[in-house]
Amino acid sequence: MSEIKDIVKKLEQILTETESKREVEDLFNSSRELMSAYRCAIMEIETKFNVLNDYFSLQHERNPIETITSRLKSPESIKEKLIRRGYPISLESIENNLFDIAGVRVICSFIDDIYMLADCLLAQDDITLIEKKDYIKNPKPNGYRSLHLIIEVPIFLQNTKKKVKVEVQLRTIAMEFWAKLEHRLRYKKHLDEKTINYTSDELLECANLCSTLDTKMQNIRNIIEK
Ligand code: 0O2
Repeated sequence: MSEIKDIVKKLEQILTETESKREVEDLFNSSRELMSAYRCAIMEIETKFNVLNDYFSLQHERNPIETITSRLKSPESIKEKLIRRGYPISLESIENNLFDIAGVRVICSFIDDIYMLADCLLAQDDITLIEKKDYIKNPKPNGYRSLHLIIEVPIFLQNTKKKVKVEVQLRTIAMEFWAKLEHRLRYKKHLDEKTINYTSDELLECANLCSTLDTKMQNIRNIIEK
């Protein structure tokens, strides 16, 4: 009897999960226009960074950017964040409350390049800075380092102009190396306390090693360029 109850409960849970997933997918299908706006904003920002990279390559014979990647937040991730933050699940809510639907990640060669590129981007008169989180000067307790900018960029459509928010993450190759592996290993995973304690210390040590590497590389460049 209790087994049947368990099965019914499980089925109810699966149905609820499937329904809420469908709810978000439906929302997404009816939000093609909004998602297209985010994609266009990503293209605008990528272009701005590519232009800067090209300029520095011509004028100063160096490329401050190693790679640029971008992503649109997945429906599951959008739903999870809305629920976690207690926001309603609607298009309006997504637009007003979540600022990282469109994400651009810029991997730089040196720490100085991160701040130089951020300054160049923010100096452009069509860019508005909404929020800045400097996890390089103030790393997260786990060792995570990156410069996060939430910016607004206009995109021009047939007869209208729309301002769209984009999250830009700027980090060095070493910061990216750490973040990529840490993400794969344990970011947002539910691990037991013992494993968390041990791996946290180890990962923090790795983050500090990466930071030392960045500082050393920066110093070498400063000496060479003097
Ligand atoms: P993805 O797949 O990279 O998009 P949030 O965590 O989003 O609820 P908040 O305040 O909106 O909180 O964002 P925050 O802390 O400024 O930065 C969130 C993003 O930064 C994450 O996006 C990661 O990309 C990156 N990030 C932040 N902290 C860590 C960390 O400790 N380790 C790693 N590897 N990445 C981190 P998403 O949406 O979680 O993931």
